[in-house]
Amino acid sequence: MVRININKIIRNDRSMLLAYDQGLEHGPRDLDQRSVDPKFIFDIALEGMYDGIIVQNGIAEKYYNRYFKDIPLIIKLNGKTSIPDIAPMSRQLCSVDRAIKLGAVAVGYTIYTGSPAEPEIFSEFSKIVETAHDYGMPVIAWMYPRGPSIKNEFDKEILAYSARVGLELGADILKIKYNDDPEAFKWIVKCAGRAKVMVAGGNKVTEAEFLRKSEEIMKTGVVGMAVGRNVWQHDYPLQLSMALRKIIYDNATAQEAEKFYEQEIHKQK
Ligand code: FBP
Repeated sequence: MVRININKIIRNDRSMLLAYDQGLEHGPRDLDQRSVDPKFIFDIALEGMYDGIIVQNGIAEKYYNRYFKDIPLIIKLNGKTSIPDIAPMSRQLCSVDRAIKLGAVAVGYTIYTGSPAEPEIFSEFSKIVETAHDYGMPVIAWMYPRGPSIKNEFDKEILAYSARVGLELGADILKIKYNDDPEAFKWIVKCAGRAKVMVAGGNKVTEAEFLRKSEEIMKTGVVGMAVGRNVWQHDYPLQLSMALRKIIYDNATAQEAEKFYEQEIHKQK
């Protein structure tokens, strides 16, 4: 019987995670004078009361120590840059054991469903699931359909298939990009079965748009959001995090969350 300790990052079936692996995935084009410093992001995670921070092992090793007691750590085990033009494949770079030594309570891995490298990806991921589950540790799978066979990575059929793959391969939480179609997304969440679904933040948009989308997403049956750029590229990342928290945890509407955000900004000035 496998018992997975998911409660460290999901509380009352809700979760809000801060993703900060973009420095590897996209490079410094995503970063500015503030967000280039990992300490800035760890402080947002702490003060914004995130249920976990997602980083690569190199960042964890150099910056996580003083946050050890306060922020649950999720180590992204694979990663790649956006430089080489090769078949989508992101190799494992950190072991589950190493992640545990660094203080992780969960591990993450990107699966490129539909990639020509799918056999290697599935096999690598399955070994990670086995090891992590032996420790009772949850595994988060970034389910990103990609490669020459994928004409549209936001297609509802392909996203639903991808969600199902995550469940079949043993992931506990699936991180999926939102396709702006709430009805279709409900089906995608259903296909994920007992694997919990979280949505990625995406490119930065206005706070009104971000909160509107977050409210829409939360109504599709997901447990929460794992956001990055929309929060830490924002001028007021803490206030925006608090507003997002209202939507995720208190079922606030986007309008209520935006009002709250504006009041918090006003206090700040
Ligand atoms: P954002 O919330 O900033 O979109 O981050 C989500 C994320 O999954 C990151 O964890 C990752 O670095 C990035 O997106 C990868 O996105 P892509 O493969 O589309 O470049």
